[in-house]
Amino acid sequence: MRKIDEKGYPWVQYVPKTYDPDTMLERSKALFDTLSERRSIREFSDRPVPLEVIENIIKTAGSAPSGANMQPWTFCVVSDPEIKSKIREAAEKEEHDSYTRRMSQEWLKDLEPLGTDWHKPFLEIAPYLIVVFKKLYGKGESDKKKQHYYVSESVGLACGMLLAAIQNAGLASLTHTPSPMRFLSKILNRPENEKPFLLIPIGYPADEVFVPDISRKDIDQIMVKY
Ligand code: IYR
Repeated sequence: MRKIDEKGYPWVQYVPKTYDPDTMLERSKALFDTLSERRSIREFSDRPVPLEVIENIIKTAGSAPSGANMQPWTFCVVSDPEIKSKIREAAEKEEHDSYTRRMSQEWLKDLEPLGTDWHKPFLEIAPYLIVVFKKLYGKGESDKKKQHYYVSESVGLACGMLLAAIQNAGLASLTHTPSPMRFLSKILNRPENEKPFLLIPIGYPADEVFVPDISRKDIDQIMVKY
C-alpha cells in the first residue's frame, strides 16, 4: 500500500517480520552462534570466491541505516593482482614506519599477544580486498556539495553488517587499518570527497590457521540493566 503525505512525499506500507518468543529465542541464539565464531585471521587461501557472493555481501552492507539515508559509502572490490601488489607494497611501507617509529611502546606491547607486524602478505593472497571509503559529502547537480551526516557512524554500521555477511557466507575476513591510509585513495583513484575507512581482505582461510587465544567479555561486563 502506498500513500502521499501532506508535503507530497511518497510512503509505502512496511510490514516487518515478527516472531513469537520461542522462535525469537531460537533465531537470536542461532545468529549469536554464527557471528560469535568470527575471528580475524591473517592467513588466507588463494582459492577463488564467486563475485556474486561478494556482491550479495556488499548489498547487505549497503542496506545499513545511515544519516538522512545518504548512504555515504563506496565499497571498492579489488581482485586485480597488480593492484593488490601495489596496495601491499604501500601498506607495508606505512606499517613498517608505524611499527618502527610511530606506535607507542604501550601500543606495541598491547599488540604483542596478537602477533602482528608490518608484513602483510595476505593483501596479495586473499582473492578479494574490499576497501571501504566514507563519503565526507556527496555531489549533487553540477558538482554542488551535498551535506552528509554521521558519516563515520553510518559507515561503521555498514562495515559491521559487511563483516556479519562475510561470516554468514562462511568466508574469513580481517579488519585491517594500515595507517595512514591515504595511499588507498591514490592507488584506487578515488575522488576527493572519499576518505579510506577500512581495508578488508576476504577469502577462504588457509588450510591451517592459528589465532590468539583471547576471550570475549562476559554479558555482565558489557550489559548494564536499569
Ligand atoms: N594497523 C596495524 C597495527 C594494528 C593495530 C591494532 I589497534 C590492531 O588491533 C592490530 C594491528 C596493523 O594492521 O598491523
